[in-house]
Amino acid sequence: MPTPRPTYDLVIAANRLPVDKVIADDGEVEWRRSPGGLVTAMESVMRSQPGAWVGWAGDAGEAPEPFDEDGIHLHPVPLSTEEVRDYYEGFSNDTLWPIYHDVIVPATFHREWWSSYQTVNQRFAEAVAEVAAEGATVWVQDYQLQLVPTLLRKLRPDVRIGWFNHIPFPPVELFAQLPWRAQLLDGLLGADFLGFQRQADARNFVRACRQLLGAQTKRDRVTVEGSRRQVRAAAIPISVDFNGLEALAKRPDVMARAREIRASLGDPEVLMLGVDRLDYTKGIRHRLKAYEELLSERRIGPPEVTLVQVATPSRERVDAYRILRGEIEQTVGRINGELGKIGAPAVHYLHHSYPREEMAALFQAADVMLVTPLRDGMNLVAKEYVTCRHDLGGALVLSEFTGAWHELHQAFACNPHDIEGLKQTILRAINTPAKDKQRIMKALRRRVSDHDVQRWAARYLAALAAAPDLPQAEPRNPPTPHEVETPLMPSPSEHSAAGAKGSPS
Ligand code: ADQ
Repeated sequence: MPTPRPTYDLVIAANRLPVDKVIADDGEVEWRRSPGGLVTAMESVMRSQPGAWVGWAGDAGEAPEPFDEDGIHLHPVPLSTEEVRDYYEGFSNDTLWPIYHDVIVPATFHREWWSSYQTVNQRFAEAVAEVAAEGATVWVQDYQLQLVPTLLRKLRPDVRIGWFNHIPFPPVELFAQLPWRAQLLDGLLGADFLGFQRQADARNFVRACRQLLGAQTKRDRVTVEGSRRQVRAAAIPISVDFNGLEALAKRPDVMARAREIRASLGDPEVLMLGVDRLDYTKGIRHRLKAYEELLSERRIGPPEVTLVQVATPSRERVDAYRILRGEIEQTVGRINGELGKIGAPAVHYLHHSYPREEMAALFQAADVMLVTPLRDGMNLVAKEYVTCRHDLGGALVLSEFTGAWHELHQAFACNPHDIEGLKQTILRAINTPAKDKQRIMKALRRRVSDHDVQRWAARYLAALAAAPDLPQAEPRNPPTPHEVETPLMPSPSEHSAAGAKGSPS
């Protein structure tokens, strides 16, 4: 008889495992921990209880055997080449992603993609069922796995199931376009607790259940049809590892590198920075347009002012991303051709991924950080920037359409669609006296340090354990004004969701 596999009290299910495969010079396969915030958060949680992580290892074809890495049991789920195309690049990134981000580009609907999404979600649910101990806590991540909660509940009614959406949840008017909208909502309602970045996202979900499924809803709860089970939906905004990243940014070599970056750019008076995955949601084109106009109107110009735009390669097999890359590169070429000077280009454009140290140095070098998404679930870059500014220098220009803005409302807020307004905001961020900017930076840093990623994970798991009730623990700080949002005109029979009456979210 084969020995039974070990099981775990905490199981994370995410599209990707938190490791990347590296082939050493001698051909040996090694796994390197990817340094995302989610992994850091999970490390803090898994220190007190043994945990497993179920996810795809990143290569199409057969999956490696399960293995342990730094105290986490990693359980790879295989995806075939067709599944990478249909479930991941297709349904996740070309159907759901546009719908969940305000249809900035049109969504594509293909029945084969949906079919693949169902198959892969079933496979994830089965893998989780295999590694979860009796009564385990299962935390499912993100939009790629929205069917897992219900599929898993069918296999394992004993486990407690949570799901967290890293991206926005769209208003019902957009969500309703999805031909499989009811199945997606039903899939999520298998969870005990659904976590979102903003209260508006949680409200959108509850409203979609009411309007599209005819479900009974009351404030932040949805009653599942045919049972008396209630599902709670609330906002628990994600954050960064404040202490870890701040310590990195304080390292002498990182601080020296920041000075070196500035020197190699000719020590400009104002260094502006953009750091994004090359994604149409990030508003890179709008940012470049505002910058180009400021240059051509001679309100700013190189060498005194310069812009570094780091755009990480992303989803390059999806058409919309290929088109965007071409547009951005053409715009950068035009700006430099028309408005740059010999030895002083107006834009330094870098299409690479960088190590954490280099990112921390870039953040420290930048006088103005431009975070201008058209829609973004949170935007961790904004929080990373303020975390790295232990010198209280710098200014954050932040789009109102990010989750981060709902917490970092002291930042220089902008509407990236309003190019004239964005230009004014950039000038204000440059020209505000240093003392005032320090005061602002201090407030932003206090918010991020009080609400770091470890606290996010602890709050999420407390909410999941208590759901559908509210957890006992109170937040250390009262919510900011933006957190206590008023519902959007509920009719007398409707109730708003997700703590509109001041829940601890
Ligand atoms: P993303 O859309 O990927 O995440 P974001 O939150 O900004 O967006 O995170 C990007 C991460 O990649 C940051 O940690 C950043 O430092 C890093 N990064 C970017 N460019 C890099 C480069 N060139 N080299 C190295 N690192 C780079 C999704 C949602 C967001 C949500 C997060 C977390 O879209 O809204 O904030 O998940 O929930």
